[in-house]
Amino acid sequence: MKITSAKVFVGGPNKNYVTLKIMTSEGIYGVGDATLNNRETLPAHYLEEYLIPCLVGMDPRNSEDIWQYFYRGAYFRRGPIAMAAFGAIDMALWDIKGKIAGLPVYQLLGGKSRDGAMLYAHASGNDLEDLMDSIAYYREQGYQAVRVQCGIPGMPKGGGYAVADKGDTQNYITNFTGNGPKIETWNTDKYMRYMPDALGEIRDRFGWDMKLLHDVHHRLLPREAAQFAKEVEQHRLYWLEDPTPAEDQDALAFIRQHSTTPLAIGEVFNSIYDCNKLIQSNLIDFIRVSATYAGGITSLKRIVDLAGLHNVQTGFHGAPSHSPISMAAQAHINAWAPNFGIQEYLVLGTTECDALFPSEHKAQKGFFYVSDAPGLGVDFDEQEAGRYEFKRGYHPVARLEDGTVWNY
Ligand code: CS2
Ligand code: MG
Repeated sequence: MKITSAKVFVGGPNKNYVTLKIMTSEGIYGVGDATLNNRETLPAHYLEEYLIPCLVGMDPRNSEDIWQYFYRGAYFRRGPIAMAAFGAIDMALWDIKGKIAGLPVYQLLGGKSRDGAMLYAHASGNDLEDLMDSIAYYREQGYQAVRVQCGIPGMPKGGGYAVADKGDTQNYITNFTGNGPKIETWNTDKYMRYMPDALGEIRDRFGWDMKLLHDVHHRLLPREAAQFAKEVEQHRLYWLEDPTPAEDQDALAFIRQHSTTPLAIGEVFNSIYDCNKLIQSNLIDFIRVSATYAGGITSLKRIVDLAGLHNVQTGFHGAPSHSPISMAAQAHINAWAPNFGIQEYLVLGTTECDALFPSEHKAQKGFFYVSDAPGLGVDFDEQEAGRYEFKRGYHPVARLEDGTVWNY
């Protein structure tokens, strides 16, 4: 069995999904997702110009060897562009492997450890009341776990914060203003004064049964994050996400010394080496990597096993920049992983998206049920893809009130 050709498509409804399709001599094909949010054409070029020419002629069943060949063969290792490209290849090869075996990918990993995988939804609001309505909406839909973000009084409308998350469900393409990405203003003092009590009010309104998650989106300094984590301990968060930028991994040790609030990190990580110290030193509780940015199923499985050794649970990234293909890859790992925690899930639910990526996977009442179709269980409609073209988009850039660039 040989790989005969592969093609890359960039585009989609409101997102520039980067979809790889690998064809084989047996007529079986596999699909993968290389969508690097707001830098989509880069993994697409990497695939087209460097990786696909090497793939043709290879045996698609040797997914481990192919992963090592590209990872080691690049000489310059890691990085989100390369890992997204390797990740797409890897997903497509597992898709092919499953189709050859006539089995869903979760069976190849070791079978199901649970019926449904718990999801968390994103509730957000321009102010706290708006946020309360959004939480109530997801609770009515059956979600047991909700991530909560709201605008901070005194910060410019949307405050560079609630919008950081509202924007996720919308279109980052809109963040381009004509002469650069949209600028959002941030004020740490106002956030630190407001948010802990807001979390308390949410607890009072929705009770202790709801799993409450909050994302700081890398905005705090280590001492501020330690103080924040300590202050919100009484509200018993399910997790506090990205309190500080994770390049400084010692900062997590500092936060840990001051609080037992569970910490979740890793959505910008792209290899097991980014996770290694945090997991081995028990500095985090949830690992947030994704199949797209962290090199596919082969690589994610290794991270999950390392995490399992240290009682760290999974909480994979699931922003809408991940196409239904990588969400399916993660769903198969979620079905199997003994140390599964939770999965982030943003309901795209558009008919356009379903038409582009037909599948039998189901999200129901806050749980994800993986389909039993062979492979990843998600297809890609090339004719539908013809309706879309690439549109450049950016993440907003955050600045403090005096103009200093801050962490978005
Ligand atoms: C966010 C992300 O989902 C999350 O937790 O932090 O949506 C993030 O803003 C985007 O993925 C950036 O591409
Ligand atoms: Mg996040």
